Amino acid sequence: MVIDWDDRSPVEAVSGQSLVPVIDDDGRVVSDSTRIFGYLEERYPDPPLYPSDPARRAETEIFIDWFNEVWKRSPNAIDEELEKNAHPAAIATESKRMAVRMSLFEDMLTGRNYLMGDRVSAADFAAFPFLKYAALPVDPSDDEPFHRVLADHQPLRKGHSSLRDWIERIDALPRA
Ligand SMILES: N[C@@H](CCC(=O)N[C@@H](CS)C(=O)NCC(=O)O)C(=O)O
Repeated sequence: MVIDWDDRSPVEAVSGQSLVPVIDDDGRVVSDSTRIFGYLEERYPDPPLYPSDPARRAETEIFIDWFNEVWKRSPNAIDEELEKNAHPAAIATESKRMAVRMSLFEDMLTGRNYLMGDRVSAADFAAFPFLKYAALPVDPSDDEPFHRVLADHQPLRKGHSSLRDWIERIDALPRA
């Protein structure tokens, strides 16, 4: 179910909080994307969302934590600045950070199809909903300013072909 950005009542009714994503698996309600990955891994271990090797699993968890706690700060800061129309210099600084990080994702995909290796993992599912705006068109009916920030501040350069291919690869995965 897709939730209207301005009407969180269905999310609140089911989960007692207002943020998405939330899953309701036959009455088992889990919110927060990282907790949802953990729930799915435990309840439906095949196919796995995390590598079985403990070191690779730790790397995957660290990447997701970095993505949520560090990477997301820049688009959120730009979104807030645009709303207040306060500091263009702050927007430029965060925009530069986002542009530089595009090369990090490109480099992570060197010689492998997914962010953490040759198998799709929770890392890909954590990053894709944000990075996809670099290559996929924004739905014309989508007037969510945060999505515009993601489309406007993630420049896909000529050399970012692995990242472009990854976005298309993840987008082509079957959906529930
Ligand atoms: N840590 C949470 C963050 C959830 C979150 O910020 N969700 C955003 C959409 S990606 C949201 O619902 N925002 C609505 C709001 O802030 O009012 C997670 O990873 O699930």
